[in-house]
Amino acid sequence: MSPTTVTPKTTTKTKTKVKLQRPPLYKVILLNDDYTPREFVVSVLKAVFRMGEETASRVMLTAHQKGACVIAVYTRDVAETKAKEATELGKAKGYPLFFTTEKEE
Ligand code: TYC
Repeated sequence: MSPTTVTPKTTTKTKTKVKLQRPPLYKVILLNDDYTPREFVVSVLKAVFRMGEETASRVMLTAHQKGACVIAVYTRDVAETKAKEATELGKAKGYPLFFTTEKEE
């Protein structure tokens, strides 16, 4: 038998690094008005944004005094759904309570 030459096989692997983008975040903003009762604002903050009594009261007072207050940050879908839900709770009672959303930079 004659000696055989073994050529090692080389392989090239290409690795593609996929950069995952984080989804942009949206702020939910509570706007002040002159008509919605304070207790009602607090109850909406507790129900829709899962705040405790103290946090909800503090957030309501900030909006009341400053005109607006950023209350939470979510992905776009969640922010828009919650803002709409909360605004509609006020609307159902005839209050002008308003929640809006804004993209976070
Ligand atoms: N300004 C309202 C009042 O005096 C209470 C209120 C607070 C309404 C915050 C909206 O986002 C708001 N009855």
